Amino acid sequence: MLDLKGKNALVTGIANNRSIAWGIAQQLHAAGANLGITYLPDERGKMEKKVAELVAPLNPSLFLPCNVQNDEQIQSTFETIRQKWGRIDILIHCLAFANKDDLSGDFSQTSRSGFATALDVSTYSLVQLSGAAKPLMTEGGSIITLSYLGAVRAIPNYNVMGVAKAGLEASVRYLASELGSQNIRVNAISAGPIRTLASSAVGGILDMIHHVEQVAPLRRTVTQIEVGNTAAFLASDLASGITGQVLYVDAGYEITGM
Ligand code: 0WE
Repeated sequence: MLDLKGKNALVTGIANNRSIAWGIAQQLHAAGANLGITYLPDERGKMEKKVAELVAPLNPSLFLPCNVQNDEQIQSTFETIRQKWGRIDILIHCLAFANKDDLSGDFSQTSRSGFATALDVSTYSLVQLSGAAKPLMTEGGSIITLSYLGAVRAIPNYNVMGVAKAGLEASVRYLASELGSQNIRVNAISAGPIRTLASSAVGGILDMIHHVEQVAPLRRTVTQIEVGNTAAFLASDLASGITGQVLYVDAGYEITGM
């Protein structure tokens, strides 16, 4: 049923074994996809080594540096895809960054440069990667990004990232609208809070997780693998009628209120 054999999938955003992108990569691999993995390069090559060791069991046929703030790296990533694969079917966008001091305190004090950084890395990167993938998605495709409830609710301390995710969800709709005629679907998964490298750097994440465990319909949080399974579904032909959507994978938390 869920079959991704013969499909070429580029996965961005793996930093370690807690990354949501890692859960997605594993489930795309389990469904038979051919993987390309990108990582954020650093001067000492530490991230390259770490991510390479992690993803080795998934036998990626491409492993490339891609800092989305660097236009040449994006160009060269998709030039390599063109040469080695000829075509791409699935693009997984799991990238976000805001300065740590913009993820606490007063939102009204966000600096111009902090606002620009958050929206550049977390929002514009989806537009840019989609634009680069478009000419290579010659047999249709599926583009999937990761969002969070802070896009549509004011969640304490999420601040500028909430604005970035609101822009991301709007970008999903505009991209879906543009790319639909090429049979490229664009969707977001809005995941509930999960302990990852990014979220663990945030004060109070454990309290948020504890809260979700108390009040979410399923009385628990979700796992990276559950997000990965949803991504595999959205990437597959089983989801051929779904585009422009934000799908909540959050143990039902989003529907609750009192
Ligand atoms: O989107 C995210 C994480 C976004 C994020 C996290 C960091 C921490 C370290 C972006 N940039 C940075 N920059 C850093 O320097 N989440 C959905 C996880 C998250 O982040 C929060 C949350 C939750 C949940 C920030 C504040 C409040 C809740």
